[in-house]
Amino acid sequence: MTTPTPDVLSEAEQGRCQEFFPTTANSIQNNIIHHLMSFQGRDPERSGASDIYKALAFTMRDIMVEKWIKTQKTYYAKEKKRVYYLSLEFLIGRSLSNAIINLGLWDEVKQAVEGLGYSLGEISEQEEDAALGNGGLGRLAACFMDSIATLKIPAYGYGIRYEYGLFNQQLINGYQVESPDNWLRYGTPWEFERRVPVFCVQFYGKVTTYQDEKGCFRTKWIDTEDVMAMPCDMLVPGYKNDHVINMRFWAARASRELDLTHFGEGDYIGAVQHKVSSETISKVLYPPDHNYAGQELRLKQQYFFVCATFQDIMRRYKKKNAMFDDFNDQVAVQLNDTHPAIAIPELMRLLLDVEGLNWEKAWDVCTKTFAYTNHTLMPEALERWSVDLMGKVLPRHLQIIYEINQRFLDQVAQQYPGDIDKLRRMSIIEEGYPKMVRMAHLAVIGSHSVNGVAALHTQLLKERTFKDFHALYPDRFNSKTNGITPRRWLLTANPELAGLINSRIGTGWEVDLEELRTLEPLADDPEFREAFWQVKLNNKKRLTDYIQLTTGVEVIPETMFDVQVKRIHEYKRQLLNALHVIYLYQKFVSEPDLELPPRTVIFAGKAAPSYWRAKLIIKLINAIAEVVNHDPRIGDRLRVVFLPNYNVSQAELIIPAADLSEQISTAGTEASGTGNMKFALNGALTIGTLDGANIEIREEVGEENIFIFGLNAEEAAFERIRNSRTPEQICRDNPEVAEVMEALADGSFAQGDRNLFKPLVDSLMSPHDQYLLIRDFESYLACQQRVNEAFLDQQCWLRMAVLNVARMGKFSTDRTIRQYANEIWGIPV
Ligand code: B1H
Ligand code: IMP
Repeated sequence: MTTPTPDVLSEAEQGRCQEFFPTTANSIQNNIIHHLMSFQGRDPERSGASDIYKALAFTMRDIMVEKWIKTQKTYYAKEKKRVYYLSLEFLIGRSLSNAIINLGLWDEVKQAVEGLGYSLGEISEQEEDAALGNGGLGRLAACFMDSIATLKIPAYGYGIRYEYGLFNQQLINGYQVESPDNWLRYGTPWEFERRVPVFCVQFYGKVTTYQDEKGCFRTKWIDTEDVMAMPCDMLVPGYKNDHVINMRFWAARASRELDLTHFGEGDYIGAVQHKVSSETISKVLYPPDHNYAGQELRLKQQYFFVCATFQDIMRRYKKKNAMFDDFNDQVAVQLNDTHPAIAIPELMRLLLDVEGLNWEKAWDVCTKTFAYTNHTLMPEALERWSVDLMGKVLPRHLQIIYEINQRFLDQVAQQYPGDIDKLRRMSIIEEGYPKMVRMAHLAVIGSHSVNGVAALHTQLLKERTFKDFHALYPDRFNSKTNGITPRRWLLTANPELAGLINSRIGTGWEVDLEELRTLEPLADDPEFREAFWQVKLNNKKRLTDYIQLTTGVEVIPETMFDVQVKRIHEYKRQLLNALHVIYLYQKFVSEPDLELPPRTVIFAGKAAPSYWRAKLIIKLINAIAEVVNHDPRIGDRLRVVFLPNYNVSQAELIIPAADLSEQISTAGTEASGTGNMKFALNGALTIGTLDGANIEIREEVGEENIFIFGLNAEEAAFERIRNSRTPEQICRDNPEVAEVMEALADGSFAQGDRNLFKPLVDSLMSPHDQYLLIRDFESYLACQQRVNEAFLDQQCWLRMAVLNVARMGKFSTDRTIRQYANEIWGIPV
């Protein structure tokens, strides 16, 4: 046990922490100029927006670092239990505006920057997104950091400093073309590259046993290839609370700058090669989302990250503790999906081979330390590593995994005697050719908590994916519905709406989103509705300009902005939305007098580079846009836009401008979704299925304020088997559906080429389409008709939109993180 120390900083420490960084407009301006000259060597009179951006970012970092040091010292003084959030992805986006807002310096900085002849918007635009993630999972990690800092939880985010983030997407002839995201080209002002502590990470080699001085047999991992891990820290400020935490990203460096053995033999190229191959490990983020890569480099990334992180955790732990019995009283580790799950055998290795604990004690500490969050039900996304690869890259870990498995299966066999099939199903090792290590089973077995990310998702985990495990460990499973940080997704992204809200109910919602409830009565206040509408229109005008600039398409701000932005994936059903666009197009042509509100249908999102079907969907949307946007019969009634290169900063522009949010995944496929929450919080109405967090959004906003359609998860599962209505039958029964399919098949959107979109037509018409698009299409059309009617009644629409904003309190990551802290991490907040 450790001896408690007083709960306060010593006077001397407080003295040393005196604030000496700028907090007035004047001093901020001086600091910018100081940075411009001293660190960038620029003449302030001749520097441009990008120079000012950098100098301002450094100025903000100066302020944060002081608060960070104080924060860290308090952890030590109070001997706090720490949380480590391990994630292969952090989709951060830009940091400047968010930092200024969280530091509470918006007005001061604005004045300082304007004094230098620039607008703050122009300066913020200079920043490149940090896209160290693929989509929802990575963005969730970033939102969590904001809430953790705001709630003053002693925690760290750990990740990889990818030199290349998620690829950039261009559209060429309607096709996605990828290019590398060289986001560090000009460096980033936000990171602290640290020369200490640097850790050695081992790969390959072999395992031997030896007798220690007490005569005990111990295991050693030898003849390894080594790579160094160097930490790069990024600071995360809490919202106006002086608390600053850090994310630590590991960069791979060669173990010997120039390999001397090679050099001695005159092999200069060999020496350089060693450096290059070591540093490859943190070179690039893997872009296939919902599909495990199975590649050696990815496994090496995962272990590199985990190994360095645990050396850092141990280093910090050992400053105050000599024994490991109480490790889990000081350390909680949350695994963001199975991507860092190799941490479980790694901690076992450290406790057994390095610290000399026995298996039982080590395993007890280990399971009490780890908690695992599952983010997907899609079988193709569940990670499995081939046993051969694991044995080659991490031989000691494979041994430990086998031992964990043996002990676990013994326990299962005892509980369910004779049930061989259960043993086969639950084993960490999948017996097949080749044999595979199931990382999700390892994560469930090695953790004290397993959580899903929405109520339905958790229910399906218990009933389907982890059914056997749930029967064995019912108490281990729990649900933590995702959230979003209101600081970025309302305060920063939609300052006008935030301002309007503040003018009526004050600013309490910024840290207690439930306070938005007090807006409810204003849904019936005509004056408020009018102001609300005006804010939305202004946001739509901003987006209109951006669309014109990036795509050349002219759209009309007063039309309904119908938006679907997210990764392109069959299960998310962008294709269903595209079919509706074709339907509308045909309606507008065949019945020109029909009273339908004009729509601007906006898509954005990236497809994994190897996912050709998703890429064909992008091509189709662009092909439809090409036809629709140039058909004079349509006039201004319908526009289709695909915005290239969707990323966090584009989301911040698009979401506040949306009227309708498309959340239309096949029920039972989207674990939670978080885009759905961002739209509703910004006053868009949702059209969606009963999937993921949509269900909870409906519960909160009320079913009269959301547009729900389609099969539910149970019906969808049943329908896949029963197949009561095949696409062919549906087309026979419903001429409107048939007509849409006909246009897709006959080359109307491919200059007569019937082959181009044939793979999409075939999958849609297949009686085995697992995403049930045509099965849900009629219901979707009917629902879109209800949307049309609601939009035509502007006052009714505005009322619903205001109520959506007012009832989104549940979906703050502040609530989510409180639940993780109280119910999983053992840190009461
Ligand atoms: C989510 C992923 C994911 N679930 C594999 N799973 C990856 C899987 O690189 N890979 O191998 C990357 C990402 N991402 C998303 O997580 C869910 O689809 C969303 O529904 C959910 O909202 C989000 C956050 O929980
Ligand atoms: P780390 O926890 O060792 O990674 O250090 C992070 C920061 O915490 C350091 O830069 C110090 O500001 C502070 N810190 C580290 N060790 C101690 C300690 O033993 N007592 C008080 N503060 C510490």
